[in-house]
Amino acid sequence: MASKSPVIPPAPPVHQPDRDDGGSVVLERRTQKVQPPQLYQVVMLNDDYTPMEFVVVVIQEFFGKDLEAATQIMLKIHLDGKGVCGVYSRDVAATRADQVLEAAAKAGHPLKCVSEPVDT
Ligand code: TYC
Repeated sequence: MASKSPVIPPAPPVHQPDRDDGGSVVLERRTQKVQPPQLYQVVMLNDDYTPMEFVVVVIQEFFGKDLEAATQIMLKIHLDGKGVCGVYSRDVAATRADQVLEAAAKAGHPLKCVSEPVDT
C-alpha cells in the first residue's frame, strides 16, 4: 500500500511592514530633502588707519576683483563701515578672512574682517 505524503501547508508570509515587497502595505514614505550647503560671506570692516590703497590691493589679491570693483568695495566699506568682499563655502571664507588678517598684521595695519553665514 502506497503511503500518502503528509500535506504541509505553506508558511504564512513574514510580516515586514517597512518593506515594499509588492504584497505588503507601505506604512510611510519619506521624501528626503537635502539642503544646499550654507554659504559664508567675508565682511571687511572699516578703520581709520589702514590706507585705502592697501585695502584695494588686498581685495584684488584675495577676492579676485579687478581694480575698479575692488575700489568700489573699499569705498563702500569706508562709507558704510563694512562691506562684503566675497561669498564662499565655509572653509574657503574662513581661509580668505585669515589671509587678509595675516597680510594686514604683517604690514602693520589694523584692518579686520570676519566670515559669517549668508542670510537665506
Ligand atoms: N577708512 C580708511 C582710510 O580712510 C580706509 C579703509 C577702507 C580702511 C576700508 C579699512 O576696510 C577698510 N584710510
